[in-house]
Amino acid sequence: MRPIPASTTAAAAALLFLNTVRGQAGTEQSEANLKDPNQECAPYSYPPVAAALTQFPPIWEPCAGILPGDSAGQAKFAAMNASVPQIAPKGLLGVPTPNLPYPATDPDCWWTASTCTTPKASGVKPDIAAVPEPKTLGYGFDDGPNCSHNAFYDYLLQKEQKATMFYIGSNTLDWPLQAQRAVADGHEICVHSWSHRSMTAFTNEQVFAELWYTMQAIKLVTGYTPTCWRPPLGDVDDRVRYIAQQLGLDNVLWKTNSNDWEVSSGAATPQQVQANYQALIDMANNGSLATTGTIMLTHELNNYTMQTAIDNYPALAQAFSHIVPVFVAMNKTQLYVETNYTEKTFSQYTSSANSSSGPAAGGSSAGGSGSGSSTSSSGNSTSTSGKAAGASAGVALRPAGALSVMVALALFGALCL
Ligand SMILES: *[C@@H]1O[C@H](CO)[C@@H](O)[C@H](O)[C@H]1NC(C)=O
Ligand SMILES: *[C@@H]1O[C@H](CO)[C@@H](O)[C@H](O)[C@H]1NC(C)=O
Ligand SMILES: *[C@@H]1O[C@H](CO)[C@@H](O)[C@H](O)[C@H]1NC(C)=O
Ligand SMILES: *[C@@H]1O[C@H](CO)[C@@H](O)[C@H](O)[C@H]1NC(C)=O
Ligand SMILES: *[C@@H]1O[C@H](CO)[C@@H](O)[C@H](O)[C@H]1NC(C)=O
Ligand SMILES: *[C@@H]1O[C@H](CO)[C@@H](O)[C@H](O)[C@H]1NC(C)=O
Ligand SMILES: *[C@@H]1O[C@H](CO)[C@@H](O)[C@H](O)[C@H]1NC(C)=O
Ligand SMILES: CC(=O)N[C@H]1CO[C@H](CO)[C@@H](O)[C@@H]1O
Ligand SMILES: [Zn+2]
Repeated sequence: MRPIPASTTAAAAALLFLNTVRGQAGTEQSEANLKDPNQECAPYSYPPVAAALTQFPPIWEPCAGILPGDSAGQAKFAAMNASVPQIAPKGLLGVPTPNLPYPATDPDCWWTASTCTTPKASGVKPDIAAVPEPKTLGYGFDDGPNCSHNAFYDYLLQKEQKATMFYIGSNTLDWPLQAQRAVADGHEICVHSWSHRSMTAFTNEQVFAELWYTMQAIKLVTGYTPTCWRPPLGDVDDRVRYIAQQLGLDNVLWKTNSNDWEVSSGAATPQQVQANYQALIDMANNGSLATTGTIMLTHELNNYTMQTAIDNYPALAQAFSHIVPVFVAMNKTQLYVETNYTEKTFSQYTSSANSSSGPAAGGSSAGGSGSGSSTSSSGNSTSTSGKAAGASAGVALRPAGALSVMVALALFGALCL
């Protein structure tokens, strides 16, 4: 993970400034209809986010702690801190300590050291690293919402395929209408931290803040509060697991890694990534998954990772008996804290997914704040409007000025992912 240059803050501030003076927000639907990635990624201002920014930490900065005026956050944290497992942070403000001495006995169930997923501290729930159903792929993507995700989400919609999207809080506030699209399309949304740093390298309070503010961000823009998360880089131990659990978040890891995210840095080649996808397909075909399913780490990070997911989808769909969102495979019907959304069970999803009778969506129409949608969703309700029909909502597109794009690139270029 690359360090974040100090210029990130300035770039983020500049982006926010531009947001307020340049772009106008459309709607979830108008954003979803854009086909040109440059237009998709032109910054815009979304009033509910603009009005709430003081209630959030600086976008893309590691969370230094709970904000002074956040009495709800302070109370929630105060109620749990005394019972958090006594494990020292493994670094400072999200940056791991290099060559940290750590016992081979793995006392903390530190995934980064050992890929441990069965906690050693008492009262801590095990990770979800695989789905239980045979020959079933728990399908999910990290690091979104990516502003340029329309081609990928269009493809999933066309295949009537839902997935679990692990959203970064900072991306969610940068691209709120893109986050709303996940709900509109019937995907599951989970938390992927605020700033995408190493979670074990935060203090208890900072771990709490990285999760808490991402939950609040997703609630603000979609109307729903997630009950699941995935640690960036898989970096979790029993201390971090416990804090997430106290926030009501189930921890999702993976069994196999596509390494798709490493191609942009040169740490992996496309050939290696394809071999990883092929190994997954082989496992489905050669009996390795006869009694259990699996989860592979894949990303909504950039054009390459999303296109590679598309290119491999037909072979995956052929090899696996079922490809389902993670919490469909877990039969977790109450996916969000709010009770007006019901996810499908495994049997409901697999008996209706991609049927000829229309969208299999369990998801509601967008519940984004300010959108006025009041349609409650149920696992077997029929979606009211196929997104593919895509009637324009008649909203002015925001300008895709070269300046906005440059500032956006400066910001994204500074990210560590
Ligand atoms: C939380 O607990 C840790 C030790 O378990 C302690 O170091 C820290 O000061 C506590 N934080 C707050 C805000 O009380
Ligand atoms: C199935 O394929 C996987 C991935 O290539 C391989 O690791 C595993 O050994 C194979 N198992 C069998 C039983 O052939
Ligand atoms: C989204 O994907 C585009 C490429 O399609 C990439 O240039 C951009 O950096 C990504 N943005 C984020 C926030 O990951
Ligand atoms: C990736 O970029 C190519 C070329 O611009 C485009 O045709 C394709 O649709 C993009 N794929 C995704 C998943 O965005
Ligand atoms: C989900 O429900 C199915 C029956 O529809 C059952 O076979 C499966 O064991 C359940 N899975 C979990 C994780 O509870
Ligand atoms: C679901 O309920 C929450 C409040 O609990 C509300 O904010 C949201 O708009 C509702 N969403 C839908 C789609 O009804
Ligand atoms: C549809 O939902 C209703 C109420 O939520 C439930 O009673 C019924 O069994 C569901 N039907 C199917 C086919 O899942
Ligand atoms: C996996 C699969 O069978 N996908 C199909 C879902 O339905 C659409 C048409 O509605 C097909 O194009 C996909 O191939
Ligand atoms: Zn990630």
